[in-house]
Amino acid sequence: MSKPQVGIIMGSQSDLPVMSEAADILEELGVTIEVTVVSAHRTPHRMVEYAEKAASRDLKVIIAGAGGAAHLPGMVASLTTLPVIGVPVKSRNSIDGWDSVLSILQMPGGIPVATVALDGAKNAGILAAEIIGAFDQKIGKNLQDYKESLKEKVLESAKSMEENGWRGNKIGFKK
Ligand code: RP5
Repeated sequence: MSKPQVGIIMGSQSDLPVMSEAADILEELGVTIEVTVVSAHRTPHRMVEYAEKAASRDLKVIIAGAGGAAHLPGMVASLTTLPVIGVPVKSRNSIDGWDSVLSILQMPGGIPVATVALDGAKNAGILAAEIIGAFDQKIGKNLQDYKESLKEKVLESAKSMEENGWRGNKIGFKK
């Protein structure tokens, strides 16, 4: 099996339904991944070890998701020079998700976390693929094809709406 290029970590197994969307799109785009649970609060030493060893294990990007007081992405970013993409998760201990969004978004200068939307793990996966695709032609080509397929879907719905009228076309855009 080839080495993982992207590490997907999350604060709890309860984040998996959201975070699996990052895994799914990365696999679709041909990026190799590893997926595990690393909790900033409940396994702080594991978090330090994971973040400190990530670059030497040849990971290229880390996607970190957490809910509530979401310290995992920022703390991992403080311990590595790899790009870290943060996914705020609307968990059951969240206040509408804002706590998680702001914990991940409002990083101090010098320690960036590329924060996606609440539960935006799919975009985190695409962003990670884009970072890798900037240097890897095959992944870059897969991303081009993916974006082309999004365009085709929009054009198909526009055509259907124009030909059949909007009243029969109330089904939302399927990504
Ligand atoms: C965070 O607390 C986790 O990332 C999760 O989103 C949330 C709830 O965790 P569990 O109580 O479900 O393990 O640390």
